[in-house]
Amino acid sequence: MGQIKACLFDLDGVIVDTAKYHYIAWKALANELGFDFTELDNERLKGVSRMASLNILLEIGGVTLSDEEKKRLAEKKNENYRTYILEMKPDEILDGAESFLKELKAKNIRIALGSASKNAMTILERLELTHLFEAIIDGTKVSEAKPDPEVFLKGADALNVEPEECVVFEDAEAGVEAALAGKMRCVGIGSPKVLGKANIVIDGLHQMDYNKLMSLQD
Ligand code: B16
Ligand code: MG
Repeated sequence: MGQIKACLFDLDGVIVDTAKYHYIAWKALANELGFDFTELDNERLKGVSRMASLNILLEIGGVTLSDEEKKRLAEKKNENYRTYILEMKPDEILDGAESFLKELKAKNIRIALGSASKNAMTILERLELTHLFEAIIDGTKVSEAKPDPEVFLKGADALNVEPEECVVFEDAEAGVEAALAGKMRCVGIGSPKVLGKANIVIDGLHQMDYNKLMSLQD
């Protein structure tokens, strides 16, 4: 593995908890379709693209729909979801995330976003974090979903660094797999049981700093 020159961050579950808003919006849709959707069900949607999320939701409800109808419902859910994210404030940034990003910047470590969300730009704007990211690779810029490494490889490319020089921060198992498939180091955020393939697993970015990052180089 090379020298660490860049950090690539997933958004939901790493920088901010948007899963709670996704949950409200998916639950509303499920209820309209006549079935319930629990918080446990919502766990299955973390890190998963919008259309793949809808397919999981419909499978839970035992509902079959045409592609056209699915497209309409995905858009409807997104409109509802956006009413929540448009109200987000910087105080929703997860503990330790902003200070770690600033520390990295001060140490000249390059920073990019690698998220499945097509709403990532809006969310970063609301959190007033856009300026800290040199590159933003989101759901509008990739064709393959995690665990495919595309989103992170594009991030490395945009920063002009090698994959071996990157560390990915991820809260979803598919995201950890994507980082490793891209030959990058990975810090898992969440449960070691779920993210065991990552190089280390922490509870959140409040447990991370530059020295700990550099210890991954050894
Ligand atoms: P959107 P991440 C993911 O964000 C979320 O974890 C996942 O629940 C969501 O379905 C996906 O973004 C797509 O989001 O509907 O906004 O395009 O974890 O990859 O930052
Ligand atoms: Mg995530």
